[in-house]
Amino acid sequence: MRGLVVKSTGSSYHVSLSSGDVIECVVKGNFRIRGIRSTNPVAVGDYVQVEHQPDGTNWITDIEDRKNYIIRRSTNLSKQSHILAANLDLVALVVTLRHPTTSLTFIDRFLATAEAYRVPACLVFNKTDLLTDDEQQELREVRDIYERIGYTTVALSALDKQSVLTAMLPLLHGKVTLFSGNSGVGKSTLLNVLLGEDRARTGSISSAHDKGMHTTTFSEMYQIRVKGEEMKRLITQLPDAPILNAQIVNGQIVNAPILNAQIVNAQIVNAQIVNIIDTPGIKGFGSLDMQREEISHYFKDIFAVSRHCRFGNCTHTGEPGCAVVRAVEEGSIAASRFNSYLSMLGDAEEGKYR
Ligand SMILES: Nc1nc2c(ncn2[C@@H]2O[C@H](COP(=O)(O)OP(=O)(O)OP(=O)(O)O)[C@@H](O)[C@H]2O)c(=O)[nH]1
Ligand SMILES: [Mg+2]
Ligand SMILES: [Zn+2]
Repeated sequence: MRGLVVKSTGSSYHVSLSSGDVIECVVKGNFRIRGIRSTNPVAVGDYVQVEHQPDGTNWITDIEDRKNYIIRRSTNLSKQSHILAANLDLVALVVTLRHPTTSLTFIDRFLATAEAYRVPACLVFNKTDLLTDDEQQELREVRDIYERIGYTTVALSALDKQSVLTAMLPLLHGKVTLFSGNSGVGKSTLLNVLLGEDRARTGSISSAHDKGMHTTTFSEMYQIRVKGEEMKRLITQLPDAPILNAQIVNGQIVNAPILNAQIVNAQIVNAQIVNIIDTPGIKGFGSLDMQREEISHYFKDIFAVSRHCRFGNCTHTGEPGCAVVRAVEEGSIAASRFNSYLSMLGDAEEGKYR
């Protein structure tokens, strides 16, 4: 039987079958995945083969090739990595300007790593209800940095449920999305709003440190069925949403490549499935085998300008005729982005990515 791994507890895996049943499975034997020294052979998001045993246990006997995967930076020195999730369509980095504070360097490192893994990324700025007027202005400026590079950003408050549905469902429907970000930014809270029920455990922020308490400890995939009616309502409410690639002709919605829906009498009959993987708060992703020369490729804004540098192998660290440094001086590349690039370059020199 084929199944989708929706939860990993360390010793066993929860696998969702096409029947809708979720069964507990163990890994049979020792998997060696090509080229990855990983503490977990099977990850949430993996498609696997499951065999039911006479003694009642279920074995995972095979794992399908992954289209991509994301690794968590290992904290131990063994250089073993931990696969956070596989087969992702999108990573949503949940960030808060305050409570807790998310640094721009953290955002940039995350985005660069997502580029390296070839997973599209977007930014979800949560807890806007806690921002002062000045901080709201700061939020607009920060969003502008990333929107200009081409990243989708949304700003919302998990306390305002409608804003969450309106801003996030168009981004998430039909996709497998990984929620990531520092502990305490509200990943599980947002998930619960989208689920319409409190299924994921949430925790409070430590008042002493203004930081999360690492409430979520394992990755888990949640499947949400968005009813066609809800989608239709969103379509008519959101003139500028990406969903509006759909055209409404004679009361019928046609040409809806993003929705991928069947349309019958102007009704979308297929419920749109939203898959969200809630993950433990992270400090950073592991970026295996990132070469020094490669790093600038993962900063989309820097990469775009770098073809105007005088030298093809310019590292933008003081070479003559560097178009990147010029762009930073002129303000078309944000100074914060350039600083993040330099800090990752510094890490590469120390050998952190080898
Ligand atoms: N004021 C406000 N509080 C929020 C918002 N979103 C989440 N919170 C609160 O922030 C705290 C942490 O939320 P969680 O959802 O547990 O955070 P998390 O990102 O899942 O954290 P980890 O599981 O530790 O990685 C909880 O007390 C939430 O109620 C928001 O938009 N506004
Ligand atoms: Mg959580
Ligand atoms: Zn340069």
